[in-house]
Formats: sequence, C-alpha cells, structure tokens
Amino acid sequence: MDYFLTEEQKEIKALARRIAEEKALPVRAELDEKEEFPREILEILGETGLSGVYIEEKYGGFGGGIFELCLVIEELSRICIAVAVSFACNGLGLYPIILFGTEEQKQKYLPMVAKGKKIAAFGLTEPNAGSDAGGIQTTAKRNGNRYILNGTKQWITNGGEADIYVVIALTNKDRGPRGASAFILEKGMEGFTFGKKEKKMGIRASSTTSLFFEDCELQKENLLGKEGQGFMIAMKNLDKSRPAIGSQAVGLAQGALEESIKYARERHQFGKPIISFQAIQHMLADMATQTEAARALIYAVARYMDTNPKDISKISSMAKVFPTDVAMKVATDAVQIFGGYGYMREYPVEKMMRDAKILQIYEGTNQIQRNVIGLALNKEYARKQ
Ligand code: COS
Repeated sequence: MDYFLTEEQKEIKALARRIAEEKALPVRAELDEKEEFPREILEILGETGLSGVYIEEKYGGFGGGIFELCLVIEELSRICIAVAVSFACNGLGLYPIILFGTEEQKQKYLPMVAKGKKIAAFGLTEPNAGSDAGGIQTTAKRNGNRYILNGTKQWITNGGEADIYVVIALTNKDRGPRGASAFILEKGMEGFTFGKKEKKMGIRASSTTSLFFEDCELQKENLLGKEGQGFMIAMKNLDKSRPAIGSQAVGLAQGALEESIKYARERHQFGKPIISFQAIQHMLADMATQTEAARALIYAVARYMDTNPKDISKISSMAKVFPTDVAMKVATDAVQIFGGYGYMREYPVEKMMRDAKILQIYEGTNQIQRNVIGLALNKEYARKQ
C-alpha cells in the first residue's frame, strides 16, 4: 500500500527499521528472558535523531508530529514492543511538557530526551485508580512556594530507568479531578523512590515500577500548567499518545504476520508446505487484511491529529482499540499457524502473543476506549439536534 509518505517520512521509517533489525532483533529474546532494559538501543535511537522526531527543531528535535512518532514505533514494534514501549513512553512523559510547559521547562527537558540522553515517564495510575483515573489519592500540599508530595503511583512504564517524570497529584483534595495538578519530577529528588521491578507476562524487557513519594518537596517551578489543570493535562496527554499504542499493535501484527508466512512456506505436512492449505491461507488473509486496516486507521488519525489538535478523543481511542484487538488476534493466530512450535520459546511468536495482551490493557483498557467513543458519539448526536 502507498500511504503517500514524504521522502523524509520514508527515511525515518527506513532508519527505524534498520535499527530494529540490526540492534533489537539479535537480542530481543535474551532481553525478554533476562528482563533487561534496552538502554543501549534507546541511546542509538537518540544518536540517530529518532528520539526527537516529534519534538520541535528549536528544542533539538526533527520537528515532526504524532505521525512521525507512530512510524518509528511501528517499525520498532515489528521486532519488539518492549523496546518500542520504552521508547514511546518518552513521548507520554514529554507531551504534557510540549503542550503545557513554560519556555523554561521546554528548554530544560526536551533537548535531553530528543538526543536520547534522558528518558521520560508519566505517572497517573495508582493502586486504587486505574480506569477510574479521577480517583487518584496522591497529594501535593501547598506550603508557601513549595508543594509537599505524598502518595504512590503504580505500574509506571520506564519507572526507575527514567530521569524525568510528569506526575499527577491532588493540590485540592475536596475538588476531586478538578483539584488535580501536574508536576515535573527528576530522579534523585529527596523523598522520591521506586518500587521493585514488576515481573510481567510480556514486554519483560521494559521496566514497570511503582513510584513512592514521602514528603517529597517540590518548588513552584516543578508545577506544570496551572493548579487544577492536572486531570485535563493527563487526559489531553492520553489523547495524544493512544495512537502510539495503536502503532505498537500494527508493528507487532506485521511482525507476527511475516513470521507466519515464512513458517507456513517452510513447514511441510502431508507432503506439502502448509501455506498451500486453504485453512492456513484464509488465516493469513485475515491477518494481513486486519493489519492493513489497522495501519490505514492509525495513519489517517495521526495525520488528522497533527493538523487538527481539537476534539481528538474519539478518533484517538479508535486508533487504540481497533489495532490492539487486531494485534491480539493476529498474534494468537500466528501461534496457531506455528502449532506446537509456536508455543515454544525458541520461536518468536510465543513472545509476540504474550506481548500483545498488554496492548489491550495499558493507556486505558479497550473497554474504557469504547466508553470514550460511545460518549463522544452521544455528544456529537446531541450537538446536531
Ligand atoms: N480532554 C480534556 N478533558 C477531559 C478529557 C479529555 N480527553 N476527558 C475528560 N476530560 C475532563 C472532563 O471534561 C471533566 O472535566 P469537568 O469536570 O471540568 O467537566 C473531567 O475531565 C472528568 O471527566 P469525566 O467525567 O468524563 O471522567 P470520569 O471520571 O468519568 O473518567 C476517564 C473517565 C476519562 C478517566 C476514563 O474514561 C479514562 O480514560 N480512564 C482510563 C485512564 C487511563 O488511560 N489510564 C491509564 C493511564 S496509563 S498512562
């Protein structure tokens, strides 16, 4: 399919593919087995400029948008989504600063991430506030020009590995989500520590930890946006980043499809390669069609979002829910095509199926995405009346 990429976009995609194949492919199984963070690969992505594809040139980036970010994530995910999510999480940590940061905050944080010298993360989820993100309990009590942060964030991607954290906390407990504010924290601040690295079903090379705040003192300069804007900042950040999860899904599905075709051509049963059986052909046909449809949706949504930043919640959720459901199905079918071999760790599709499951869960479960879409449809209809 020709998606009418510009020459620059083709180059970005090709470079991301080359790095994924040369650097991630040889080590993906080992990183998964050892649960080892892919720091070296992230550094290479920084050195080549890919870490800054969505960051403005004046902050050391390439000056692209969500679309370029999605192209890189897709290519990394074709090989390994643990690498891709560790990379993509920089965007989740930085978009609040890109959207709401002061010039000083942008100058301070964006160039280092653009060059791959620092890693970012985003802290919203808590033990009792997952889908119900408005139910967070972490507090940032104001004391003159300072804020005292107390509470726990949970399941934070890049936790412990990242240098920069955007964290949402309540500055006014009585106002619920409207009393939330966003803060920028740095690793090493007093009163800011990390939980153990979680042991996960998939994306095992990525780091997931809790963040603990015990009387962590923040200055006014750490406040991002205005007091009370925290929940809105979090939601707008998720609006921006959900297509990036969809891109992980498209890349993973593409990788699983390619592995399946290759295997089905090599594997002989009943005297023929199994790809000559219609049962296998039909599975591959559905896998390929669904993957292409998911890619077309992501590209269309990402392009739209880069030119029309308003009212994007519905399409952003669509670009997360459809591709991630497709990825789960495609990865499961890939294991089925491989049969018994597919269930073994020696073959890559076993990892792909384990990895795919998280796509339907993180950055808002697919049930939540359907809520967001349903709510928007209702509102749009009411507006037209
Ligand atoms: N952009 C801007 N503001 C938004 C918004 C968006 N996309 N979505 C919601 N808001 C605002 C609402 O306008 C509302 O503001 P007011 O109180 O001023 O009217 C406020 O946020 C609360 O919105 P709502 O009442 O819809 O929230 P709910 O408590 O019903 O929660 C959310 C619904 C949005 C939290 C839920 O649908 C959701 O997305 N949950 C998943 C969160 C998630 O993705 N967690 C994973 C994080 S991984 S980093």
